[in-house]
Amino acid sequence: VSAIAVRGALWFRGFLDRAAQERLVDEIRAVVAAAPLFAPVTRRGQPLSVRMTSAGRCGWVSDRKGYRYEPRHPDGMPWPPLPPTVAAAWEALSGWPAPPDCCLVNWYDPGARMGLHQDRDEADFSAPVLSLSLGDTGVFRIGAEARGGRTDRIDLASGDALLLTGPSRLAHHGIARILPGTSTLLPAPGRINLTCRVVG
Ligand code: MD5
Ligand code: FE
Repeated sequence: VSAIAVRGALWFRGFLDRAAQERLVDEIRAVVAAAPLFAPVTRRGQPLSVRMTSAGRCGWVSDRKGYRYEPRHPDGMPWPPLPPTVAAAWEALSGWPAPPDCCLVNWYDPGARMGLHQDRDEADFSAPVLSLSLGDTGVFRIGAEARGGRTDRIDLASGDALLLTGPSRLAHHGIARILPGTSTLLPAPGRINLTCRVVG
């Protein structure tokens, strides 16, 4: 597979073929059946527009106590195991000698977005982050490690993988909007993003 480099991030367009995408959707259905999507809120109680759950040893949560990784879902159950298609994609692309300990599942309704931010809740920034997209295209923006400044646009389509490695690992990034009607993979408009991280 060949990659396009954008600000040091490696973009693998169409990394998952349609059969692999369908298999991964089934695996995500099992994750969500065991650990339901929840609506995270900020410390001030403002809901995020994205709904989330996780797989793996730990999961990312945000509530009135703040945001952090936790070994259990907010409802108390442990997170389900990492789906096999996710583990295989990590082995193929990450170059990291150990599996990820968190696979965050983000569900975007057509109106959902994610503001520009950095991912810095993990212990070791030398470990890459791998993002897999399913369903409708998300308009991803990636900038510099420093706040402010210009951002570049990457339209993340169903089946695309994005590896955040090296200097891109601490880049500011976000999802500006979803482009409904751009994929036939899911039964309803919306987007799934899976983010694999080594939390430590
Ligand atoms: C998404 N999710 O499409 C993105 C994919 C998140 C989040 O941003 O925090 O859940 S992960 C993209 C990412 C991760 C780590 C670093 C960088 C991008 N980056 O430096 O560009 O739902
Ligand atoms: Fe992020």
